[in-house]
Amino acid sequence: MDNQQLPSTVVTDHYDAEQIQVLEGLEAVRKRPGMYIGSTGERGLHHLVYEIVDNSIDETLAGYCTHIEIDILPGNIIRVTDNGRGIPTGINTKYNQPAVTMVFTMLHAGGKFGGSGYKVSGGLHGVGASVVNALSEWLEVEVHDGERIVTQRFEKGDIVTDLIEKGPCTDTGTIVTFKPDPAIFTDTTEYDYDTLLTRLREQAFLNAGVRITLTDRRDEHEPRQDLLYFEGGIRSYVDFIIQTAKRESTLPEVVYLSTAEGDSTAEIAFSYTTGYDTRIISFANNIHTVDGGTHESAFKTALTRVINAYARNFKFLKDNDNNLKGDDIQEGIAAVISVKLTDAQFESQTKSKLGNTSMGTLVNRLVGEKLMVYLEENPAVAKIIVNKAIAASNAREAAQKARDTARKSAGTRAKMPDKLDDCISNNPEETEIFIVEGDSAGGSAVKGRDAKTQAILPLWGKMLNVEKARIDKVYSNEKLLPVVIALGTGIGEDFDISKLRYGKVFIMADADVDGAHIRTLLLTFFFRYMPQLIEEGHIYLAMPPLYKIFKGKKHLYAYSDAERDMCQQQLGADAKIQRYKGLGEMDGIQLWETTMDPTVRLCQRVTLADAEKADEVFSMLMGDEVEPRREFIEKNAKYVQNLDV
Ligand code: TTJ
Repeated sequence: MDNQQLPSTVVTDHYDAEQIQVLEGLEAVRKRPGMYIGSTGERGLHHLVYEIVDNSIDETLAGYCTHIEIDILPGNIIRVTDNGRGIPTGINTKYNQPAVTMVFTMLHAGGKFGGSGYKVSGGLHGVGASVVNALSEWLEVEVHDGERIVTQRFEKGDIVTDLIEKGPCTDTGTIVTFKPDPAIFTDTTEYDYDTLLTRLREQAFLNAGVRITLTDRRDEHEPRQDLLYFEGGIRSYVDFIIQTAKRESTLPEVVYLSTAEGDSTAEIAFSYTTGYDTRIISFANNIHTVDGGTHESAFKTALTRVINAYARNFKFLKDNDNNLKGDDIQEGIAAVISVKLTDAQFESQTKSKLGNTSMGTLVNRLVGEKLMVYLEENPAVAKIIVNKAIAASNAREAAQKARDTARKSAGTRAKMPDKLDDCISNNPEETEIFIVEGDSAGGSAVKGRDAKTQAILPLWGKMLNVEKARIDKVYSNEKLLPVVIALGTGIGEDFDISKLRYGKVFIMADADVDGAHIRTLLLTFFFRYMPQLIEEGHIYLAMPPLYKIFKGKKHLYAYSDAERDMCQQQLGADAKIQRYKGLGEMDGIQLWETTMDPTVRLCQRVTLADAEKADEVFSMLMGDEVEPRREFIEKNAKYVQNLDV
């Protein structure tokens, strides 16, 4: 593991009152606030806080500030307190004013725009404390410089008191308190705690070790507080992303890589999950580059290159295997990329795409050199990453084949599968299809059904040995194609719900482990390739009974052990109990009256959450190694069955 810490940002020794540059007056800001903070809506209102906090973060990066407190006070007044060196209070000889006064009254005043002082800072978005001051009904700054406390007050950007000395002190730091001007923020001046929390948490991740405290004091009786402190920095961020996505990491540790060159730094942390989504977020100078840019693209290409090189080198890929695609390698990844540089260039309409080519080069080199070394030193991690990518690649190729076949068959006006016993009606408002496990159960279902509205499709005469079935085999032609053709909608990009031939799709399988497998498999398939079917509530699980309890001519069906006991009480202790081992044991009439008759049957409509869970189980089941899978199946047989309880 690469434990190298980022060097703290270098600060030159000459950042003082003399270095402040002046570019423009403040009237412009109140005239056209949108130009400076994007909007005067909720976003702009919150932006004011970030503008002020950014200054304290800069002081943290410089290595002089360890704690930043943000308080929301009654009346939606914001107070930001840090324990940095304090804004300089000395007189700038050129302007004959205290530097701190200039920071709040002159647009773009501050070291960061002068090109010295802080080498790396918020940059583009850091329009500065003066903008916040201009847009505040009032603002007060208090500086502790280790000897004395000084304060100054402003209203709508104008000075209303000179810098006043309030007394002695021994600590250092800066306190800024402001009330956003309701004349500017006409929509709302109400701060949203969670919005601030999310953004401040992000900053705490990006600046490992800084302590940020957010406190809501608007309700004096019930303050709410969060301490945001992450020793692991962006490593912790990756863990957080995985946790909030309710996923599990498949790697034993988060991979962390970092490098520095001149004034620039780059760090990357990533891990993998059992999921199929890709979560890559990137930052430049602590600004979220929503549209990515050079750093993010370089990460993706370099990752693809390195993983392929490793997979070839260590024979995960045979000579005639295709290279793994970027998408396959990114499936299930959670990654955070953070670069810091002087004069960051932002592109795109929203100015949230990094343009500096130097960052592409730096990230490319970082991944190219250090990731390869890391993989060679951590073969167990490498194996998990490569195998996941290979599984993704196989699934993608198989799905493509299935799609091609489905498309071809759609072109020839859908010849229905031989095994389908269709219903008479072709009105999806009333039609139902039962996808039944096994031929014998299929036979009973055909006998028992209402032929007008109910179609039967038996699958897999004898269920394929699921333990050996690979995802690619399952998706390939003859296995699931009959389902696709019978439903009529096509899959993936071709999916068209208006072509659905049955309004209700029932999965009818035994209440045993094999049945659970088939449910899991079909749900996974629907989830991945026809999610709309689930979203719109077309998929159901049929629920056959577990027991028949009978005495003389009376019989009852029970769907659980508790129900069985109740039935037995009802019929008397000498009632006989038959346990159904499979659907095949029921004849047509029994199947109709227990499972298919719309007026009495039990069934469960499948939700997206059910399907997602099935999808997770499935990927575990479809892993490479047989032994853990068998273990899992044995241990979880009950759980898998419970999917439909
Ligand atoms: C700059 O270098 C000399 C010593 O002071 C450094 C400085 O300006 N530090 C600083 C500024 N720490 N915190 C701030 C700051 C804090 C808040 C809350 C608001 C503003 C505008 C600046």
